[in-house]
Amino acid sequence: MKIQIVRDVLEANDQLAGDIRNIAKKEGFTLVNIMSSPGSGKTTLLERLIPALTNKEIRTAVIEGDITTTADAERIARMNIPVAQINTESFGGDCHLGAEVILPALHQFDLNNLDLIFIENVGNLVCPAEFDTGANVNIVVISTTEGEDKPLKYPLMFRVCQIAVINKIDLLPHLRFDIQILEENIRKINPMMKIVSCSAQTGEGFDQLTKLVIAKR
Ligand SMILES: Nc1nc2c(ncn2[C@@H]2O[C@H](COP(=O)(O)OP(=O)(O)OP(=O)(O)O)[C@@H](O)[C@H]2O)c(=O)[nH]1
Ligand SMILES: [Mg+2]
Repeated sequence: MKIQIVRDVLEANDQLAGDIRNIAKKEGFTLVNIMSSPGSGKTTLLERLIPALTNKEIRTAVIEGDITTTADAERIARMNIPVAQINTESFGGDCHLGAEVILPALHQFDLNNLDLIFIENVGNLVCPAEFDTGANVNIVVISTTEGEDKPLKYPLMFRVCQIAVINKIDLLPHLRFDIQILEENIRKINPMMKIVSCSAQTGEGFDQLTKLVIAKR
């Protein structure tokens, strides 16, 4: 009985996710879902990526997901782009964003005038991977302080993503961390993954990341 309920929830989510992809196609925008553990650098990465996209006349908006607070949405709003905040605390403190909350958030935007809409998912390397948000592209951010073994321990996240961003490479001189081993582990789980290394603090690697994101449009 319990298994049946879980299946129903996932089926309902998948249906809505399909509806979202139809809306994206009709309105002509690409939905990009960014996922990671808490603190890997999702918001900092958006703070660098969005101005680079704006410079190329790509119109962006962000859906911010957090259990509580509007801190990240406030950081994004400083870039003068549309932002919608979802706080999951009011409906149980979900550790992920499902398609049912993405759909009403999308309707807050003037979809016709947007090219790329980012979702910053709730910081969590497990639950967000289980729920299709309706995104066209899934990106996982993993930072150099998290250890090389994470793709092996949290494989679903690395299976559902097309791009892996290895962030905080500016810290490499201070860490006992082998970036090559991390890349090998990512490819063990997902041989097709596009991997880009960067530092959202220094900007290193962002030319490549910007190109990758634009190529997914
Ligand atoms: N050294 C270094 N610090 C970084 C980098 N990117 C982000 N940080 C720092 O890491 C911390 C967390 O960054 P956020 O961008 O808030 O991380 P997040 O993934 O959005 O966090 P949640 O939304 O809470 O899950 C902040 O103190 C950032 O300044 C980086 O490339 N290098
Ligand atoms: Mg954040």
